[in-house]
Amino acid sequence: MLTEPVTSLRFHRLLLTGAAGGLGRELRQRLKRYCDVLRLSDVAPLGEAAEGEELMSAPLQDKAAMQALLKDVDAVIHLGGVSTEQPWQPILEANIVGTYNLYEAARINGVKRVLFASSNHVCGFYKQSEVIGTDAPARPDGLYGLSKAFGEDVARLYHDRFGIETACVRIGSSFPEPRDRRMLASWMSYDDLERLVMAVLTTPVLGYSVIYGISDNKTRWYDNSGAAHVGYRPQDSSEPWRAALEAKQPKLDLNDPAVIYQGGAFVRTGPFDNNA
Ligand code: 15L
Repeated sequence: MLTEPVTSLRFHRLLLTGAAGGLGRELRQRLKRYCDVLRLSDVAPLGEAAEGEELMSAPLQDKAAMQALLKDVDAVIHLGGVSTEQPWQPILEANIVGTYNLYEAARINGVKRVLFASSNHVCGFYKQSEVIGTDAPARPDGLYGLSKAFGEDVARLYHDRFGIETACVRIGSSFPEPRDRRMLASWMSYDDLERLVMAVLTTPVLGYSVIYGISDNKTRWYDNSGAAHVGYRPQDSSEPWRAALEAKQPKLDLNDPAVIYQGGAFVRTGPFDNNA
């Protein structure tokens, strides 16, 4: 459900990659209110273009397609790529090669601002007993988190070398509602997601920033004070779901890595890529 627009500022053309995914579909509805043209891309079907929408299919690993995709856009919300733990090859193509292609395309087309959908899994091996800041060094919990850490470094390089501003948003768990005990800390509502995206797009000076994508949860492992300049003020909280989630939570096994570490089940040990 859409709330009131969070800003009266408007753009001419915004690009949303990964527009067919869970968060992409949600932002597709919401971002239209802030631009004349919303360009949407994905390799998965996007349906029909509504008024004010442009649909483009651009595989992230296709350099030429990416350069065409970023032509004449004011800013990019880059959700595209692999968003869960998967074997190395798809992660390599979409998240490693793809993120490099995205930033090269931004440089060539003179695009100056990017929201890079990073992930809490960049830092999944910090403990749930810790609160980490926006300057916390990466401690990826798998190949997916590792690829997002790479993306954050690409963003930093393109900021330092070419002046492209990026917010690396280490998204927690953005779903309609928190699903388990872990999400009491990591959850971000869709309304707060919209607030965060618009804060990133409209703050006067973004620079290179890292910010955690979470709501104003009572239990928290992330401290966003280092990104106060972004102006993100979450207004939702996981607290209304606490009692129900705790009631159905099985007894915690304090030796389970998924209970010890912030990345939850993503940290479970084992070989990657099904290579024993
Ligand atoms: C992520 O990065 C995933 O994209 C999402 O599907 C969730 O699993 C989320 O992390 C999470 O940690 O809950």
